[in-house]
Amino acid sequence: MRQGSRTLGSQSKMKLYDMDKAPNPRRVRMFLAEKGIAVERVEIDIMAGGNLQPDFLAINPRGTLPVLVLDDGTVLDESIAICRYLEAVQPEPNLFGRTPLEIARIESAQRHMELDGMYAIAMIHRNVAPHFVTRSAPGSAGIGTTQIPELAVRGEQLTRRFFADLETTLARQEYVAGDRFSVADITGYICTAFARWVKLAPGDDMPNIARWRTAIAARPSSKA
Ligand SMILES: N[C@@H](CCC(=O)N[C@@H](CS)C(=O)NCC(=O)O)C(=O)O
Repeated sequence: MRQGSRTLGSQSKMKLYDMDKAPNPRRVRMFLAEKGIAVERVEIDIMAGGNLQPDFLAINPRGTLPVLVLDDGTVLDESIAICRYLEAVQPEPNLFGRTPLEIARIESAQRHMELDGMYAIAMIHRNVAPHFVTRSAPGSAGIGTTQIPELAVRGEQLTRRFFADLETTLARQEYVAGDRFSVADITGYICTAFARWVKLAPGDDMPNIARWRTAIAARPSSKA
């Protein structure tokens, strides 16, 4: 472990507001599992409207999951911000890069997985799923964002391109950001599971994605 780093003690009272089936909270659970950090989980059921209840909105007015509440009550409300915090307090195993170049490569790959993958898939799901008929934009509780069918069409175009690009990347290297597992693989792996919700999961015509998925599925964190 690097000098000056701290680890999270078992006395930590951090709480993760989570939903078992939701993709973004799962990113944080996988990250925690890779780090070997245990936190108390509070299950919030989005489908039952638990994220729109006053007690949860008092914690996160955007009404989104995941949320990590620190020992002193500080609220962190974005998956990658939560992961960065955890990496800073417990640097090993390293998941965000070590050298300036590796940090940049992982950041770039992570953004591609999130912006080109997660958001494109969410764009489809949120614009077709009956549950989100008046809340098609994540975090739009309170203002109302109606579904726009054309956005689902755009989401499908972007998702198809995302998987084609991912296949090309994984044909030339083992992991999304290079030759080792990183936070970008967590986001990418969860994209492949999330894409099943909209029936666009990559198939046998993408053998490099299949090989990489199998490798990640073998990691204990994939069960988180
Ligand atoms: N960029 C956010 C996205 C969070 C997000 O969209 N979470 C979804 C669950 S996967 C959510 O809370 N949806 C509930 C809603 O928008 O009503 C993050 O990564 O934390």
